[in-house]
Amino acid sequence: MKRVFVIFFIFVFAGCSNIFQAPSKKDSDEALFEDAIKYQNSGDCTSALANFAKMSADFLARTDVKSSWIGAYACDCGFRFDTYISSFNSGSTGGSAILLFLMNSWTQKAVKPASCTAAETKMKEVGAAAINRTSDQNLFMLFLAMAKIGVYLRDNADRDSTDSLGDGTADAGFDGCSSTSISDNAVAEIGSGLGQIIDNFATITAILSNSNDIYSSLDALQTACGSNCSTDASAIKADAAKLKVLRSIINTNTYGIISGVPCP
Ligand SMILES: [Ca+2]
Repeated sequence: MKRVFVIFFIFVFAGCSNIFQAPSKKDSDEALFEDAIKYQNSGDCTSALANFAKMSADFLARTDVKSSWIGAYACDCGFRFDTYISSFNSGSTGGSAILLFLMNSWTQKAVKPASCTAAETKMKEVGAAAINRTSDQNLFMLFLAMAKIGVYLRDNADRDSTDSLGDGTADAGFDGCSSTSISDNAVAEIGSGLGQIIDNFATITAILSNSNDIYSSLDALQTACGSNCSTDASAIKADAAKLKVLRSIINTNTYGIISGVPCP
């Protein structure tokens, strides 16, 4: 039996023309996965995602595969965990309001906000809330949430300079209260990012509580947002009162990105 198997193996993989020939190895789930990791490691996140899109549902349900898939979406958004986390090394916002600090991590960087949302959605499939996930997964989710907030802000509020990748301050005419400046969807994504921060606050306390004003700013912001922030972006988007609170937070300089006034 073993000998028969060996002969069959050689026959199939020797490239013989045969009606029983196995699919090309490069199209197998394993091969697609291997190449997706290579693409991602080389910074080609779009090609990595294209490979994940070709994998079978059963294969994508594997924990290790799903983890890498989440990483590919985060990568496509612009998020690299190891480099992003270095933004927090100083432990300080440098005097900026917390949302401006989060936005400024993305100045002059290409971003794809929807891919940050997709990464978060996939991580919620792993565990809907912090209590359902491992500490490592929550650490990733926490920094992904902070990245998502910054990415949505930068993509909507700071697009000037010759390459449209921003200059670190909100563009002239930006109005956090106006859906022309920033859509309800983007505001809801920022609110759900804050909701993730609140849900992961035990992780924040564990890793950032010694780091002073970033921690204290996030702690004050979670109080200011209260029940208006949740991990459910759809619920925020459907609630005008929640959107108004979030727009006011964005529009004022206690936590937000400009010295505007609360929304009427
Ligand atoms: Ca600007």
